[in-house]
Amino acid sequence: HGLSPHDRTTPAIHRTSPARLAEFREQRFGLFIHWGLYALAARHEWVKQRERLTDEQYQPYFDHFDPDLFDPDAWAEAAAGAGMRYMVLTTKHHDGFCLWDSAYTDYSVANTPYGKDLVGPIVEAFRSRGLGVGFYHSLIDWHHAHFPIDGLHPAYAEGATPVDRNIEIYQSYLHNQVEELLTRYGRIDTMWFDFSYSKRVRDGKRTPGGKGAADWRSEELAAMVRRLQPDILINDRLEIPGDFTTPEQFQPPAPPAEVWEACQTLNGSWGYDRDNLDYKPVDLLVRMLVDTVAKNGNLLLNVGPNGRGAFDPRALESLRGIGEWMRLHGRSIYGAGPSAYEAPADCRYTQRGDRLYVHLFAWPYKHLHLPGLAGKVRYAQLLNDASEIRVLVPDPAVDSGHTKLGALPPGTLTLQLPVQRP
Ligand code: FUL
Repeated sequence: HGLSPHDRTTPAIHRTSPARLAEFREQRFGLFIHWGLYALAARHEWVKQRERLTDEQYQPYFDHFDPDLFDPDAWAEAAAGAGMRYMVLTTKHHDGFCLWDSAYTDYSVANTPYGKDLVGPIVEAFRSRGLGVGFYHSLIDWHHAHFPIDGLHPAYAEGATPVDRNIEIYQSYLHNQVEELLTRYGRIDTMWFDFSYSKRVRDGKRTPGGKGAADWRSEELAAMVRRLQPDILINDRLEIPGDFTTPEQFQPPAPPAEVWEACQTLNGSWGYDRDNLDYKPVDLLVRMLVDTVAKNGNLLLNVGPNGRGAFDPRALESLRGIGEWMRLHGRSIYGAGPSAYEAPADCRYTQRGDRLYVHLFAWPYKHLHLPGLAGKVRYAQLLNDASEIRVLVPDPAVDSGHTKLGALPPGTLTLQLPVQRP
């Protein structure tokens, strides 16, 4: 119900299986993990570019990378406790640092004081809790000598011209590393590439067809990914059509037709950002999740672990808060999607089968009128405690076509209503 038909106009090679898509939509909520050398700088994952740091100036973070508190089980526990069903890990971010012992570079965790693979233990911890596993992999690499755009160049500016480098060397590096990642760690559910030169967003979507597709040999890369992991989801940042789109730090105003996943930060930064106290309150995060599911999307919510390998207490607090809500309201999220009924102002509807969930984002006053539902609601209850909400006899003069509910307590409410299908 409410799922839009999968767009089949683009080549099958870039498309995952319907079963994997259905699984993804059932999961609805995941953890994004941005972790790398920038965690030691502790002032945003773009610090190298933003502050125009040379490789030499960035080197201390490599020399001191030694996360002694790293405990992937605690990470997986925190994600599962928040009600998340999958995670996506930065295997390599734009700074080029690899969290696994890659055969193709020395610029990896293997040569830091920590000295061993991080990807395997993280994959293992999440898998063993039944959570899905995805890899974020940056197409941009500020460290690689043959990355076609200079590390200090504003590469992401519209129309930036690659400097004269041997792009083929970088292409092989990129393809080889992706192959490595997809052959070493068992089944991987999602490949989350990031990003191409053109970040232009039109109608909430990145426009494909920029020069990125040629520079990354995207068609070939996607074909290899699909060959190695037939059921994997590939996102839309290779500048060719992918399995899902990735609105970043915004909620699409209307439900997009395609499969989509919003990614959001807790405090505006993806990497650990010590002095950034701008945390979104838990009720806002919950509303983001609800709004996403009401529009048939998934939410990938980010935590940036610190240089010792721990989640910040404030991030843990946010995850715990969401988890409390999810324990009582998860039924309105997992496998739920949009409703064909139109929600009243300040409400979102999510629906699963004949259960309609009414999420109240604002206090509606004494009665709540649900348009188009006259005679279709037999019973109404609060989801958190199953307490009955009275379905009132409508006054035909003012309530025609509506269902009228009465005497709602204050607070953020989700109502559960068995309804007839429209
Ligand atoms: C962006 C990146 O530049 C950010 O650092 C972050 O990884 C975000 C999810 O994608 O495009």
